Amino acid sequence: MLDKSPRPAAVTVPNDLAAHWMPFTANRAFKKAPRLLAGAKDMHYFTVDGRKIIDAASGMWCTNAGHGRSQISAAIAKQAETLDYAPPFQFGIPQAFELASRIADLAPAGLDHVFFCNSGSEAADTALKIALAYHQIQGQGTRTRLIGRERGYHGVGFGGTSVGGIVGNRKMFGTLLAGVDHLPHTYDREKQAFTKGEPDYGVHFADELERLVNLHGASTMAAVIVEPMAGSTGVLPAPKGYLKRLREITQKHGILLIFDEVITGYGRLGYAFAAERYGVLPDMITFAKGITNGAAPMGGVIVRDTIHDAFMSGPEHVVELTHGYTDSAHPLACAAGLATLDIYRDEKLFERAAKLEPKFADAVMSLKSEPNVADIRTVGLTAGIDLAPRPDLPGKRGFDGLNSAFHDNDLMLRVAGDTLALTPPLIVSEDQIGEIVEKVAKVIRAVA
Ligand code: PXG
Repeated sequence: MLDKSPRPAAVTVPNDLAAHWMPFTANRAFKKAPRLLAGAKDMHYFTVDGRKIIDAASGMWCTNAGHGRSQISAAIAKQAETLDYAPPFQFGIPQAFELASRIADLAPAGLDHVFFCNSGSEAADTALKIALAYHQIQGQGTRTRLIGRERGYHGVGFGGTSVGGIVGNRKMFGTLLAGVDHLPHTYDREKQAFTKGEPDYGVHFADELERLVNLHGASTMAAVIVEPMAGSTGVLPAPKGYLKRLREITQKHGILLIFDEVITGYGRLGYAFAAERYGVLPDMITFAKGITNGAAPMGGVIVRDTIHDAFMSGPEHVVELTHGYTDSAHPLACAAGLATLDIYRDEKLFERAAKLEPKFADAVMSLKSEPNVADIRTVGLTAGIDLAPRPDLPGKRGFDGLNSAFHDNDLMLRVAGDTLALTPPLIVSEDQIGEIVEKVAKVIRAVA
């Protein structure tokens, strides 16, 4: 018999943190000095002990419209009362069709069909599966090879992990998918340090795709997936001309190009999607996070007409793509998504991000002379600040920075190794940018 009696810790320790194995978290350190959140409004979080923390991370690149937007929570509540759940296979809800149309309207012309899932990881895996299936139905079933990029992040599914390029995320999980290769990352500190926006140096990194084509043969290659701005690895904006060059090479060889816009989608770079900023039309765009302003889990893939239409043949009673999730286009997420897109439109938040970009970049670059700052990169309303690692303890200075920010400076930021990432809600005011930068300076000094 299983022993179901209460665990001693749960009764004797009022604040027992043991049972929850936290994701992507240093669990033991967290549980010794917890960073517990109780509420949020606009630009701020509130901690369980009542402190007000300015959010320079949009939660986790999600809350582009700021926290606690009552329009969104009201839409979710109303939806929950009207229609809590509906099966997304063989049945539909009007809100899913409306949301898909509105997302397609925001995307570049030609990207007109939306497949819903529940996270960025699912979106990446969905896009990779669509690419493989597309080539198969086109009679090009030998095209199975998937190409990612060093330092790329495409979530934690087996597909996304395989094409991902952050070694710490890969090395514990065996051989992953077969037939995957990686482009080099696009960062060269010597040539690019302290660049605002896209670095001048680095278009040639895209030419490495030609090398992979020569190595493997175009007839084996299905798709290339890249983030237009690599976020999780510590904010690496694409070099000038790089994404265009990738598009030229993929097009020349019949390889699909997927932009993972889980972070860059919904205004982060001043446009609905980064594809628009760079004037490049990919075959698929993945999204998540900002689509619901973080208020409900949702992800998806926006797909080119030609790809979608290729599936629409054969007997009409047959499922065209054998893929989907129990919670694809979940009613609560659709309601949140529609309300979120209303706010983005009505408050012109993408344009606001574009307008604030130069001021944000100048403000963050002022941290250049702080101790241990090795590089600063900015693009849109996002910045990465590389701190020199502590000797023999990579990641420790960054981790100390996260704690100093939260516990001592009432600031939330993201940390990737020893890189501090700033990515505030698009509603941030100029004064708040100043406040964030002042607090970051204090954090950098505290961990010097
Ligand atoms: N693609 C990209 C480009 C992402 O940034 C995912 C896929 C996966 O999304 P889900 O919803 O499955 O987590 C992401 C997620 C960070 C950080 O600190 C970034 C992400 C997740 C967690 C932390 O930069 N991005």
